[in-house]
Amino acid sequence: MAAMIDLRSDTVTKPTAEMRAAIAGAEVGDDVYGEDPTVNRLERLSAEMLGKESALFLPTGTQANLVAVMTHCRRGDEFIVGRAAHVFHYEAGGAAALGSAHPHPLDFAPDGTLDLDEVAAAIRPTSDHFDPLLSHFAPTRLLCLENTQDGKVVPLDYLAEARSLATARGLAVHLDGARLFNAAAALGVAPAEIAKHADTVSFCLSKGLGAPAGSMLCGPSEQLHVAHHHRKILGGGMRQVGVLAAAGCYALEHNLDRLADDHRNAERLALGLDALDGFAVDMPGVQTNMVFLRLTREDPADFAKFMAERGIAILVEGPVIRLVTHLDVTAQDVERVIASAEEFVS
Ligand code: TLP
Repeated sequence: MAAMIDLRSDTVTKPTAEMRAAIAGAEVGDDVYGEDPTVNRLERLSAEMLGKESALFLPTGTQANLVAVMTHCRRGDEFIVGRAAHVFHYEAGGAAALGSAHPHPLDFAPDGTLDLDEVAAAIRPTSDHFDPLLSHFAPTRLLCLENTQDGKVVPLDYLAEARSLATARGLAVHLDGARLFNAAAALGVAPAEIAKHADTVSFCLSKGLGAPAGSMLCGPSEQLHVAHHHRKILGGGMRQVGVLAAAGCYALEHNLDRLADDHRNAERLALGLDALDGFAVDMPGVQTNMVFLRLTREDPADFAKFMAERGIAILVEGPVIRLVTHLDVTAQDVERVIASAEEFVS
């Protein structure tokens, strides 16, 4: 029986033997005392790669984003965010439930950007002098962007424009860069070229980079000291966590160049499926390691069942199917997926 092909997410990757060896050999200490040498190395490396002063290691991307929101917003402050953004849609309302911050969601344009006129109009009015009517509004403090957004690369000139709008209106910018390195690989730029357009940037080690857990929050030291306190509040202060940080260091040192393979595999998968009758792939959206598609005749749930019987796991959300390529998906696997899809429609 051929190995299972799991296309549900790039979160499903398993650590390789080499990564496991790095984990086993990790030097550790108590990170709550700041004494874990491997965590300290990972934080230095991450900050350096993103061109930021400091970085903080957190267990998940969800916690990294929540800590960022809590760092920029005080109780009752508002942040502008994409309606389909992970921070708004997939983080269990944590920013409101635990961060006391009020989200102001806007629709993403098809290219994964937020229309900047809409952003400008969404910023609540403020005044230098006392105006009793302004107490109606939650003060807007933060603009939250995502890159990649559903696999789409947000253009650098857009990020620059968004940053200048935010700065001019007194807002901070947080970038959920869970897949920042995919965006950097697709653009052919250093991650710092993307990160420079935001105050704080989070990225995940546990997605395309192949580590079993861990995310980083990068930004100015002053803000990261506040973030460190919020991580503690949320129970994210971990102890001899160098065992996980070692996987993160390994990922940053060995797994960046190969992201291009995932992107090539996603493109081949998209083209192969789009050529089949009954499949409508969002081709302009295929820019990194994600493929979104719909079936024009069949029920996606039937397709998922058919594929599962052939050892292929896919993600279905309503009418939309998401397929993600990663470290554990080979070019041969992609051909097997296309062949099974062809069998389904024939
Ligand atoms: N995304 C997961 C699911 O939660 C949807 C996935 O399979 O794609 N930001 C972005 C843009 C993400 O896609 C994710 C995870 C996160 C943050 C959160 O990361 P974790 O899972 O580490 O909390």
